[in-house]
Amino acid sequence: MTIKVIETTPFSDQKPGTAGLRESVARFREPHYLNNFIQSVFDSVPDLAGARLVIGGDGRHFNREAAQTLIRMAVANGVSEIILGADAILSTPAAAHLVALEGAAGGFLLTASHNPGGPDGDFGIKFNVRGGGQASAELTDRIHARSLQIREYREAHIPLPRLDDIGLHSLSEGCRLRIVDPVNAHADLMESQFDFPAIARWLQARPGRFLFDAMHAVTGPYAREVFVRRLGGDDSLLLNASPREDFAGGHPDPNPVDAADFVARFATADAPDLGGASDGDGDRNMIVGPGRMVSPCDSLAIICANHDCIPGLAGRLKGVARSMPTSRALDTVAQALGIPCHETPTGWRFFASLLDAGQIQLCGEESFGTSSDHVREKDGLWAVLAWMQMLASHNCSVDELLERHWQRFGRHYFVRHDHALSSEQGDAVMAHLDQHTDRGRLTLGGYELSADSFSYTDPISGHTVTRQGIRLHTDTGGRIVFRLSGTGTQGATLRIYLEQAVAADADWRQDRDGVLEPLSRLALEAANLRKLCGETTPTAVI
Ligand code: VG1
Ligand code: CO
Repeated sequence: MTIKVIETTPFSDQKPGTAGLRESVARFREPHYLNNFIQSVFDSVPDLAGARLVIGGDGRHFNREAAQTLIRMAVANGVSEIILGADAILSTPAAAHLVALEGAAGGFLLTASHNPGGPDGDFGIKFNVRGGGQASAELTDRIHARSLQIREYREAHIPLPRLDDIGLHSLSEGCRLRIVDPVNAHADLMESQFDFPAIARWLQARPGRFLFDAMHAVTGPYAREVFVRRLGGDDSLLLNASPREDFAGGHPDPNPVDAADFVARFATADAPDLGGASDGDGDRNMIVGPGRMVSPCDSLAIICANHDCIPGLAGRLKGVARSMPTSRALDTVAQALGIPCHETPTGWRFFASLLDAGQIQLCGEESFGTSSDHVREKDGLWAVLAWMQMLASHNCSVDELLERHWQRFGRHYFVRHDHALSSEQGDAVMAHLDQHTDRGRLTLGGYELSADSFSYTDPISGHTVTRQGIRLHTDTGGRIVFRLSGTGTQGATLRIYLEQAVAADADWRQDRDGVLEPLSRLALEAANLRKLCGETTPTAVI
């Protein structure tokens, strides 16, 4: 085997964002671009040498080529065994699970999640550590620092087997490649977390009671194995279940804007009882019931309140967590259960240490991410199964579950408004908002407000991150959060999160947008959006 050491020069834009490095496919195709990043990871995580490594991706355009490059570089960097999902496919939760299951020292996940794919779309890569969790903020900082210094990378010049040839392959004297079925281990994991016979009875009781939309992304085969093969559902419950390299030109993000056609199927009188959808890499979920989409913030709180009917969680919930912009509906339930509720910065990487330390067993984000401690990533299929299990146990509808919840805990009306801006506009808006936090308290638009900039110290590692979003609290249970997205590849996306809490004995049957309208106006004023950006209409309301 020949190992080539190839000279290179650093790229200045390899700082991982909220969930790994994401750039256009064109950028990733530039000579040395992918190699530099991969080598920066190997240089920053020395215990990968002599260890086991997991590789898989969401199947988007460039996935296979990137996997081949990764395999050659892993061999050259002394990895002893590579576990690859067949055809280089693994959903994000399945990859995180394999890392833990196989005792691997880490895994590379090739995904840009819900970003569009195809030759003109985006690609992404992220590194997950031992146990399956995303690299911590400290580690991604080290990888970024290394990427700015890198001068050479290593690559083995060896023939590779076909990537769909399941079985053991020897790559060199010191390294073997194990190609595995990408679906089975994750489906087994799902079966271990839920009461499958009870869900099967619920599913089969009425034809057409459940629909799942895989959005032409990675979850198609996972959903077929679980909902059809193992739970006995009809094949017709699967929509868009054949994965495509470009997600059939769509934007594989399960939300009421990008999956509007799916949500529309629940507007008719004969709508299914439950709908679930997942994103490009299978970690997000959307829950839909007749006539409505369930807010991910409510979904998280409801799973928490009903965790006893989920076998994987029953009797073992010691704590929960939500990302800061996620509504405080979860806090209300945690308080009633007498367990702590942690508030972490946006991004799943901040949950990992709390999960590892056993401080939390359930966590989620407003961005359609929910999961338990069965895996160190969010898990779209898990969340959908959790809803099936709750409906089966309580023998009720989505509406009944929601209304009973609000009746008991009150409601947190919530919406996110995204604004597509230029990078300069994004910076100007955040700089303007910083002035409020300098003052701490202010009066604006008739409201008395407190303002702060969110910082977080990881209780396990002690590592602090600052400037994670700006928060305004009204004295009447309202909250507005502003932050810039860290997953986009062009310009800036300003995210404005609006939340209004109402008590259980108040009116929780109102129209969401009507309730949040005053906060929406206040947010535009606080950000000075008209003056700084001209346009004030959100690009997406989610
Ligand atoms: C977004 C979401 C965040 C999520 C991240 C990755 O980040 O807001 O909650 O963890 O995407 O999700 P940002 O920085 O663009 O707001 V995924 O499904 O891409 O792994
Ligand atoms: Co995703």
